[in-house]
Amino acid sequence: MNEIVNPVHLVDQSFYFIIGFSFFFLFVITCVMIWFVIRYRRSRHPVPADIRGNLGLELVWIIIPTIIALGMFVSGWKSYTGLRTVPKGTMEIEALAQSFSWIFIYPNDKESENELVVPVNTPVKLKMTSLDVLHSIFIPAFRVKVDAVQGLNTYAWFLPQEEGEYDLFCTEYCGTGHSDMTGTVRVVSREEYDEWLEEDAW
Ligand SMILES: [Cu+2]
Repeated sequence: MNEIVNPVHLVDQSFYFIIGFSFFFLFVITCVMIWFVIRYRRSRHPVPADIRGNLGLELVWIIIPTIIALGMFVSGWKSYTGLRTVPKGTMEIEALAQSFSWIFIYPNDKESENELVVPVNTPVKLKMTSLDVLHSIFIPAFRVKVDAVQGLNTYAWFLPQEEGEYDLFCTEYCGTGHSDMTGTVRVVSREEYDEWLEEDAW
């Protein structure tokens, strides 16, 4: 399964790329601003220069930001398509949102509530819908956040690469019980998953 690119890395790359440039320019622009305030203050520089037309400078401030903005777009686009393109051989689990819990239905019709159990190193696709109002599933560890809407089939996929327990939230205000609409993604070994799946299967 290692040939599948985990969208987590793509999303993180994009995030660090954008925040890296943001901090870089925050620092550079602040330094230049402070330097200009001191260097060109009225007492030292009473008559301002009126500079018009500087083709070289204009080209620089058009071309460089354009390249940076396009770079941000490309990295964001890659992470988005990574999150939306489900790889082959993905395991499908139904995820039903209702006020105020998550129901998961596995391939053998076993159901679980507020606990999603998946095998490690297997891509999982959640086929989602809502039984009532608008909800949204959010699994921060897998960078997944997709709305669940009644009458609409939406999906999310992720690749859990480490066993453990991860938080799952409803992230669309759906009523008084919204804050209780949390759960856990339990990533277990393939053997443990198969065993769990057979336990009181419906
Ligand atoms: Cu909800």
